[in-house]
Amino acid sequence: MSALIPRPVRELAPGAVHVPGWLTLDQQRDLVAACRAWATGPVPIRHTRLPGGGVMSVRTVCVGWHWQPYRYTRVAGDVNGQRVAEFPEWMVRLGRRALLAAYGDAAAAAEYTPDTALVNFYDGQARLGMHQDKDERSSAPVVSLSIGDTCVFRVGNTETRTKPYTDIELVSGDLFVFGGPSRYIYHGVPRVLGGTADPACGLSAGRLNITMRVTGLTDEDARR
Ligand SMILES: O=C(O)CCC(=O)C(=O)O
Repeated sequence: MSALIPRPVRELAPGAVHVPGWLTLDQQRDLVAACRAWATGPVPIRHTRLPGGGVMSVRTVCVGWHWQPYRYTRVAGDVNGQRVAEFPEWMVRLGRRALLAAYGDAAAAAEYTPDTALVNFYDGQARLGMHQDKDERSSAPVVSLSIGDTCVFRVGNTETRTKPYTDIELVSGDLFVFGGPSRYIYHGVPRVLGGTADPACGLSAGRLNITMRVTGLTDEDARR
């Protein structure tokens, strides 16, 4: 994607907003450093195993709550039995700023309190099939940040994982928020465009995606 082609903020569907170039290179590097640390533990990054026996091609590490198909826990029983890293306060503030940038609603942004993040790393041929984010008990928006290689991001509809959908490119530093009527859109990553990352973002190869969410879960749920 040429830096000369302007990429305006775009609402693809009500509540689904793409904000190109939202993160500065410094912010991207800081996020990459944080993700590298989370990737080493306490629960290391892994290819998630699906109940049907398949293995996801992306590698994922979680913060705040651990996601495994199809629920959240504090302890990563499917990895090493350790409790996941705490969700840092600075990520809550980042999530709020992201919501404000996408929706321009200061009151909604101030209330937004994400408590989990899924950090996905795409290398080689990694892909993510069309799915809905629906394991959260809260319908608060999902904030998605992209760093590294550009990808094709498929923005679908709320009814079916097939057409109609729109393919857009998510470039390093881009923000995508989906909430409101688009909270449960099917979405996926059919392709990563290898070799497109600017090493100044902190990643010389591959793509990092961070999605912040509100689980709506409590410590009581964690004990169940
Ligand atoms: O990598 C992306 O841009 C999307 C990630 C995603 O859909 C997810 O983690 O559920």
